[in-house]
Amino acid sequence: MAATNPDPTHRPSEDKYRDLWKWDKVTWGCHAVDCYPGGCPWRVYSRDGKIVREEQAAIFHTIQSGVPDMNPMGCQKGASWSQQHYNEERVLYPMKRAGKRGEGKWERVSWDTACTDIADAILDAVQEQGPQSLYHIGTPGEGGTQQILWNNFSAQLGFQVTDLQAEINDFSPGIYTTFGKFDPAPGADDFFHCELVLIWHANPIYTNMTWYHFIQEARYNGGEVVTIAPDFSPSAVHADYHIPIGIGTDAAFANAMSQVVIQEGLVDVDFVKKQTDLPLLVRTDNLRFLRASDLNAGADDQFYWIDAKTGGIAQAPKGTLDPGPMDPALDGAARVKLAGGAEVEVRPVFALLRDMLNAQYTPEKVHTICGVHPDTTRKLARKIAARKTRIMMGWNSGKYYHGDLMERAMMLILGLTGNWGKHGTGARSWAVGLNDGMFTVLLKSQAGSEMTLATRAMSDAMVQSMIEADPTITDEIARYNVEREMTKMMGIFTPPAFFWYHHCGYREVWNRPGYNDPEMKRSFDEYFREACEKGWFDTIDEQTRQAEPRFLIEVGGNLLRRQRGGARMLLEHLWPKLKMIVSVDWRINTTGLYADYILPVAQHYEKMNQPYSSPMHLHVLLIEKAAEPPGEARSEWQIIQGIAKALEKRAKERGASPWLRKNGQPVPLETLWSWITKGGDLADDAKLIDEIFRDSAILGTIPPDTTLEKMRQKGAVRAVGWGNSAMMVCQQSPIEPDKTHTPFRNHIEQLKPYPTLNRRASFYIDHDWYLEAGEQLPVHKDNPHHGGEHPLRLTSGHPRWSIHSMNHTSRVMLGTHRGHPVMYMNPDDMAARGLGNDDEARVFNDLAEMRIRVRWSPGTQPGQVVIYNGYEPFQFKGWRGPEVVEPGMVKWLHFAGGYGHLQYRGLHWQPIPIDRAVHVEVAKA
Ligand SMILES: Nc1nc2c(c(=O)[nH]1)N[C@H]1C(S)=C(S)[C@@H](COP(=O)(O)OP(=O)(O)OC[C@H]3O[C@@H](n4cnc5c(=O)[nH]c(N)nc54)[C@H](O)[C@@H]3O)O[C@H]1N2
Ligand SMILES: Nc1nc2c(c(=O)[nH]1)N[C@H]1C(S)=C(S)[C@@H](COP(=O)(O)OP(=O)(O)OC[C@H]3O[C@@H](n4cnc5c(=O)[nH]c(N)nc54)[C@H](O)[C@@H]3O)O[C@H]1N2
Ligand SMILES: [Mo]
Repeated sequence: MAATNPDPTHRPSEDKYRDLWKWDKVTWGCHAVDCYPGGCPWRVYSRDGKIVREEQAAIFHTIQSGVPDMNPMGCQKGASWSQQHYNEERVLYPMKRAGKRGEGKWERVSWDTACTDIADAILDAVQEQGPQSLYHIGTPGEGGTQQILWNNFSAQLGFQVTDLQAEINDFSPGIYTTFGKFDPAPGADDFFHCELVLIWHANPIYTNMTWYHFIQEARYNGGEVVTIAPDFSPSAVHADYHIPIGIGTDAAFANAMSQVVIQEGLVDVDFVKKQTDLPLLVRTDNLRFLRASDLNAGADDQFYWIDAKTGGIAQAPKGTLDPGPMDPALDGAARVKLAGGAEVEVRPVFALLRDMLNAQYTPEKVHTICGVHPDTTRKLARKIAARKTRIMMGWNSGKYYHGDLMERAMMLILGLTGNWGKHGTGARSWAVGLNDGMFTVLLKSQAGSEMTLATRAMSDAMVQSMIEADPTITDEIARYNVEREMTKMMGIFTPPAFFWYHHCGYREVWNRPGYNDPEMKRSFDEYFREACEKGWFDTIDEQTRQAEPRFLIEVGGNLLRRQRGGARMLLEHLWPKLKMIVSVDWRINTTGLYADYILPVAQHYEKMNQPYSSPMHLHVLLIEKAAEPPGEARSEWQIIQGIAKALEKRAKERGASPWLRKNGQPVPLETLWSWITKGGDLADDAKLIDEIFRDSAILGTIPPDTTLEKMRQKGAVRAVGWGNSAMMVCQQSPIEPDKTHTPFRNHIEQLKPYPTLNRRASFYIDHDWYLEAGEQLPVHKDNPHHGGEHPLRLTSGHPRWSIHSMNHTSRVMLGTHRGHPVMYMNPDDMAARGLGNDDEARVFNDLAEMRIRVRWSPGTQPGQVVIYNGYEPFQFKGWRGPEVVEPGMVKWLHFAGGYGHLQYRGLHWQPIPIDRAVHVEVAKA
């Protein structure tokens, strides 16, 4: 007789599964990485001191009635993040190189040894070459607030902290040229209000998984979605229309639409007159704006228009966009007598633009450039003019050599049709900084609210005095100036172009005529020298030349992968000069493989932290420490403190004297630890994060009573104000508790001027170099043949399966695709080269060769090959990924300066590396 089961429904195998889901602790989590905008709230479940899993936390409230909410945010990388906490990749102990660089031999050392060695290497470098030989490679905060603090620590030590914007190149140079700021960041939910979304130079279905749904939901609201891309990209799959455009021909296409809008009388005339520089007068003799200085009537930055009411020329107001009683003319011409007596003809920019568009950019002419049928061009242009249109662009265009021209032309079609500053319109780039306290905590000399208020009062006073000195400048412009001064004072950010030029071998590549715009009138070096001589980038060139790099540290970055040119350039030119290379990471990435030291860092659920806070979701979040990190891994903040203490000790033992930081102050070597931790008050991670929340509350970006304790209950709070940071101030819109966010409303609703040379959206740039280049207006230029004369062009995009390189070796993610790097290629191009699906191919050009398997892809345009960015070079033969075939060009015009908004400011205007549409050939391996 069989024994009877006391519970007939009990199945023991189920217990095993039930057991998997048990936990004894729940904490708030998020991934503090640059997947922009990030900020997905998660619940993290732990048991017996180990993290077991995570789950999306749908805690965001409905903001605007009738608009879908943001819940739940998160992607497949986030949902499997905990598996990367305990996998084989984790570095558990400080590791010191034992063999040759890149040989893979490591020795486990104590934290004490590691910190002492690093301190000694820093002191050696300063002794031998000076502080200019110390490099901290700026990275975008893969590690959130914890990581960003390190930039500041290095700056305080007088390091050259390279500007992360140029390191990564998520700049939008054409948005910047137009508006004097690159970073309008509409709320994700504001996409619901769009009547027309143009997915243009972006692939949000891969790269914005957490909020892409709003683009689809806009269709439920009557909107339409159009993708414009050379490939039938994944985002095209769910669009209403796909426009297969020729690679890098977007400026021509945009201009053709502008031509249609003007020719068919669809221009939003009132908008154009108030918001843009199109009514301003240009001298036809030298193509420069007519300036008050030409007439001996005032400043070099006072401009003119024709007042249609009187027919005479008049000064355009600088302190407002309101024309007052005047009616600026968009057409016509006038003759003016210059101070010297000569008479010249002047015409509005609009008239010059219209003539240019009619001569060169009719839909029929552009058809031969970009392959888009004129009917399609006309149809889309009319739609844009009739609807609330937003360009959902990302950071693909800025990675093209002529990306600035493409973006300027894209802004032009928006401008002509009155499409920004209203819900559901405009363009999009990135901005972060709602946790304003993060910046203050760096600036103040002691913990507590008193210093926070004092720091704020100081910057407010600076803003105030600037506005008093020149009442035509806005608070926004003043904030930029203050931030420029403050970051200079703190020594934060050096544009890395000078480092690449002098120390990383790029001078030779950048001077190759065939790789640059063939219309360049002088050699690259001539322009470079002129920029340095004119001081357009201060003394950065001189400082960079002063010393050879000796010490390099990267915290949460993968230089040898990220750098355009990668190992080809850096291992050859930079590495031999460096005496010590330190990688601070939770795993050994390709850069780590070639480093001298790996410092193991706590993973994302193992430290108190804050991720990015972006206007796209308008929330500030908490990341709690759910469990102790395995082995001896530590948070960044604790590692910084270890190095600070070691530096204090070794400096004393060696009798090293303090060196000067960028601001001329000596490094407080004797009291370093106390100095950075505010006398030890903020030494603990939780104390530090609490202080940042409190400061953000005092500064008015989050609700006034916010503390760490309160955040532990809520997980996230919605922002209530923009605070002081220029990237937030530049949104120029109110934050309303019950409305989605759309930037630039103040420019429209209050007619507040823009931070550009002429205080208007600027489609005409009369900088000498721009005139010389024929780029005063947004024109189309063909992509230069960087890489050499080879028939295929290698484009890219960000990968579905990883954030850059950091999830590419996650077992879970590897199981969701072929498990090895692939290149997408058109079947005809494959057949012509005898390549079958999954065959190994050689990809090569003038510079280098790499190997990759080919994926059969009818959606890829003939002549195009696509390798999504981010694979680890160590996933390829010889550890050479696609970055080795990239020349790493910069466009010479980005060295231009001394012109209103065309001047360097941290994270803004500067030379940025190009990697899209590199010329290559492919052959069967
Ligand atoms: N050719 C080409 N190059 C590109 C791009 C391209 O499209 N094409 N894209 C560019 C862009 S847009 C970007 S944003 C950059 C990104 O470039 P990187 O920021 O260098 O990105 P990753 O390669 O992911 O390297 C980040 C490293 O940070 C580590 N990390 C993650 N979390 C933490 C943490 O909490 N603390 C610490 N200390 N480390 C952590 C990860 O393990 C990983 O090794 O790449 C740029 N480079
Ligand atoms: N899953 C995932 N998400 C991410 C990241 C990630 O690594 N993984 N990284 C984050 C970061 S840091 C960034 S910068 C963003 C980047 O993400 P996005 O801003 O979306 O930019 P890309 O992925 O570079 O967009 C590439 C798309 O541009 C199109 N394209 C290529 N050439 C041309 C051209 O000549 N003309 C036009 N019109 N289109 C062209 C192609 O269709 C391609 O799919 O993604 C963020 N999100
Ligand atoms: Mo990026």
